[in-house]
Amino acid sequence: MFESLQEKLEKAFKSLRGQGKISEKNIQEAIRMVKLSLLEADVNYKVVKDFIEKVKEKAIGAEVFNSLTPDQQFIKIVRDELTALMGEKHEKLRFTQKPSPIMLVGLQGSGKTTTGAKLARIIKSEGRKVLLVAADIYRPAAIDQLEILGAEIGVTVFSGDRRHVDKICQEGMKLAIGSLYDVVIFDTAGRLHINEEMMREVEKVREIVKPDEVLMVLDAMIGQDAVQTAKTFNDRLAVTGFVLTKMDGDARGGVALSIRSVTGKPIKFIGVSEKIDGLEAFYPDRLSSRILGLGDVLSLIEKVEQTIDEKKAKELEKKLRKADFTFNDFLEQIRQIQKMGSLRSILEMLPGGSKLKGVTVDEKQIKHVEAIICSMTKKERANPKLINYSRKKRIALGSGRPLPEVTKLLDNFENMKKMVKKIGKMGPKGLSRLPF
Ligand SMILES: Nc1nc2c(ncn2[C@@H]2O[C@H](COP(=O)(O)OP(=O)(O)OP(=O)(O)O)[C@@H](O)[C@H]2O)c(=O)[nH]1
Ligand SMILES: [Mg+2]
Repeated sequence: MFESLQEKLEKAFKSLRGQGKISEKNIQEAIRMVKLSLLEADVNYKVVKDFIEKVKEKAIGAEVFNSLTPDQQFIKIVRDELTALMGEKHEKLRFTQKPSPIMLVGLQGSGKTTTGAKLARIIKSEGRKVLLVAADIYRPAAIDQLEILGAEIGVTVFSGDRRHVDKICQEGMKLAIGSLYDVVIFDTAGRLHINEEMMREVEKVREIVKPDEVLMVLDAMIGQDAVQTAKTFNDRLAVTGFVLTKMDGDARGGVALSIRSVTGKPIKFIGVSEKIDGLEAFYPDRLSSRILGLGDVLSLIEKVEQTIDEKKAKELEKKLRKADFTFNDFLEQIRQIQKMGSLRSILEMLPGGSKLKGVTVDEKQIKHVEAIICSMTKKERANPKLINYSRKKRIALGSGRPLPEVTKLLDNFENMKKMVKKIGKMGPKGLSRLPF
């Protein structure tokens, strides 16, 4: 997705690599490169201009995080602004009535019918009873297309007399009310270009069904024209959100990045394949990370910064070096790791982390270790040598873990301490070789 934009932005970030810190002078070239990349990705000119102003302001006045290098810091600023540009958070569908009508509108071939079926599949999987209404009577195969898709996902498709849009919509609503559907999705007809006839028809459907959502389906590959079309639709129909389709193609990114600023309305879903399961909820932060192609390395940095108390970390380091590391410290360490979220999710955030499929992190085991340590007295934690056989039995009972597991933890801990001693002699570098 957006490979070319990604490549160009990466070059901009690289230009800052190796710099001591961000300065007004060295940031200029990077900013210029970001600007060019966005323009080349077909982002609306005015949107780029505002964006660049904000990035400049933030980069120059940036508070310096010691733990981030200038290029990382700049990436963070660009990513935050990209996310803001696309609306910060995911906007869910609103269901305010039962049945809740959703209307799909848009130009011919944008993906309305396909999206209708994909959306029905998602809504059904959430446990809602959903009906599809085929309100496109012009293209002969349109109704059949929806019926085939409906059959594939086990969703009823209503097409009434197949001739009168108003009647199909009225009867579709009646059926939905009578048969206690939760959601009704109306697939409307597109036109090659915006024209009065289409607008009037869609407005009429809107009056009849009083939708909770008017979703405009937009082909992301079309570029700036799509943004203009979106604006016209929104001015006329007050759409509630957008679905960007064909994001799996070689779309340059311009539509995704411009639409929110230009229309003020959110992207709610993106189409990522032709297949029936190729629709995803749209998350601005995830897309900006994807555009930057960084795994989620930045969120990892942020997460670490938020949770690891630096002072504590320093103390721990000192202790490790002196090798008077106790079970109390160990427990502290485990808890810090848990605060950071599941180990698995942390691994996944590292670049290439998604490739770690075969690796399983046994979080249960960590819980067990925690339970065993918690069953020790303070004295025992500080001085594990005190733990004789009868104490071990007590700890096993208290933690609900088998005795051999307690013995194993104690042995491992002793071994680790020995290793720490050795590494301690190697200086700070050795620390990175610790197994936790
Ligand atoms: N690759 C890809 N293809 C898509 C996506 N969404 C839709 N398509 C394809 O785009 C083409 C048009 O999709 P339709 O759903 O028929 O579009 P429509 O808006 O209903 O078209 P009209 O009814 O003619 O106005 C089909 O070949 C779809 O398979 C997507 O997210 N990715
Ligand atoms: Mg269609």
